[in-house]
Amino acid sequence: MGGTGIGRTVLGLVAGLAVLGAATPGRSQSGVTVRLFQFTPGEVEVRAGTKVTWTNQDDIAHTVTSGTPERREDRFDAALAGKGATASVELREPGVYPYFCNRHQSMRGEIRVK
Ligand SMILES: [Cu+2]
Repeated sequence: MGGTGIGRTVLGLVAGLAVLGAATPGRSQSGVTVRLFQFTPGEVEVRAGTKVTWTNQDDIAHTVTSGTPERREDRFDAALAGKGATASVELREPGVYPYFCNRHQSMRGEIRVK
């Protein structure tokens, strides 16, 4: 028989999600699609501790690299090897986290953690 503690935690996450808007799938998760050399949506706003997952829909490799090409931040640097590849980052501190693709540096995105 399961405990009731887990149920309460899930309820808390669902309540928090309402702030993010209807477009956000899942519970404490947010998704970015990588397609046609673009991160979509380019800006994502999440609560601290939310897992953000990128899914590559291009046939070529991209990266999710923190900072900008001019000013790297070294918080994360994930490879999206090819179509269907995913990478996730969980940011726990509020702030604005720009990122880019290290292979195509015009590809830029931003995560805002509340
Ligand atoms: Cu790329």
